This record gives sequence, C-alpha cells and structure tokens, in this order.
Amino acid sequence: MKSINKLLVAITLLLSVTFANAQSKNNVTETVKINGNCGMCKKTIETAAAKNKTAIVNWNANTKTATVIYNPKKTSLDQILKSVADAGYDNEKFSAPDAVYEQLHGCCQYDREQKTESGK
Ligand SMILES: [Cu+2]
Repeated sequence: MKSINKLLVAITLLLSVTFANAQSKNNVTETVKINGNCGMCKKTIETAAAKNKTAIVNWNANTKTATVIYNPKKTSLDQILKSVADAGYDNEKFSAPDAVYEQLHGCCQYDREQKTESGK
C-alpha cells in the first residue's frame, strides 16, 4: 500500500513538473461574471477575491465581469469565487448568503438576477 502511494506521488510530481514546463508562467487568466453596482462594490469584490494574495482581480462595473489572474497551484477559481460570494456578491458559481447581502451598503445592493441555491 505504501509503495503504491509513493508511486502515485512520484507520478503526480512528474506530471506537475511537465505541466509547469509546458507553460511559461503558471498563472491563468479567466473572465467571470460577478454581480455588483459601483466603485465600492469593486473594492469589496477585489479585496475579497485577493484575500489570500493568490489572485489578482479586476472587476468592471459596466460589464459586471472580472478578469481573474491566479496560479492554479496555489488556489482555484472556485476558492476565489467563494470568497467573493462570502463578501456578499453573487457570481457565476456561488450565491452570496442573504444575511451578508443585506449588510451591503444600500447603493451596493445590486439586483439579484436568478437566485441559485446558496452554497451551490
Ligand atoms: Cu457598490
């Protein structure tokens, strides 16, 4: 059993090294939909998303989309978007808890389009 584990670790390491070499940089860039209204939202969203300093997020109030740059070895898009939802902002993967949404500043209470199950 132990030797199988070691083999798996070795294979995983080998694959990740190969993967890292295949890319000049580890960072990936994705565009995601995040609800919000104004500049204050932008600050909250970007701060929440970059909480663990593993992502750079640039949210656009006009398009309601954010460009997310992150290193998939250190974090995941799910983790980043979960932080954004926890800060009160619905996004394409997670819905904000109602209680947090209600705590947002009046001008920041964006129209919730389709409310999906929280914690989805
Ligand atoms: Cu706002």
